[in-house]
Amino acid sequence: MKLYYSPGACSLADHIALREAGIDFDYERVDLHARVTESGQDFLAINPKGYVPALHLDDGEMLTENVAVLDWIASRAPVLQVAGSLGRTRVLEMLTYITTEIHRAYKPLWHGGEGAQQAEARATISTLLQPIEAGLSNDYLFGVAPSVADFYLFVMLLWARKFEIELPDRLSQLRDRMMARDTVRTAMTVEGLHV
Ligand SMILES: N[C@@H](CCC(=O)N[C@@H](CS)C(=O)NCC(=O)O)C(=O)O
Repeated sequence: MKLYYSPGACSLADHIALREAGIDFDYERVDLHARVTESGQDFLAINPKGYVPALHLDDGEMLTENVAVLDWIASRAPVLQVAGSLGRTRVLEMLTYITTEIHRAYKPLWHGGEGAQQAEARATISTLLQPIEAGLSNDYLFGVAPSVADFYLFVMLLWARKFEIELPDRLSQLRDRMMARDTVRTAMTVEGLHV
């Protein structure tokens, strides 16, 4: 199995999830501008969508889209699953909120929007994070152990630091708690990120 990633991109969530799941995997960095992998392969030939994450499974299948990749990883790792009849649905609900609302709201910040657009994006992200913060009653989103949604949220919180978006206390504590995990530190080190 091989994860195609870009340092500090949303694929970091999948990278952490694979480590937390204890799954054996290989990884290869992608230059998203040149659309070339570290070993010189045309990334568009690997994933015609041209973005990460892309997870090449051992049977030859290619998985893309954070929600699908993270749900697949969780399906292989009981330790990452949320208990209860609505457990998986609640995780999917949170993953969907993160990908369609929060992740998307970062676009002007990543893609050099004008000053006003960037200010608006920061305000939007702060507003979107509020319901998550309000619902936090434990160490992680769904209890004392992290779920795949925590890994995706973690990346959004790292981006908040990068783009100087102030976080409410409970979210900055969640980010610090995630940073203290061995899997997270290893994934970030492998990606060449500051830990
Ligand atoms: N719909 C995709 C979007 C993934 C995505 O936006 N990936 C970014 C990195 S965070 C990327 O590869 N961008 C490069 C590009 O779109 O050219 C998903 O949810 O997985």
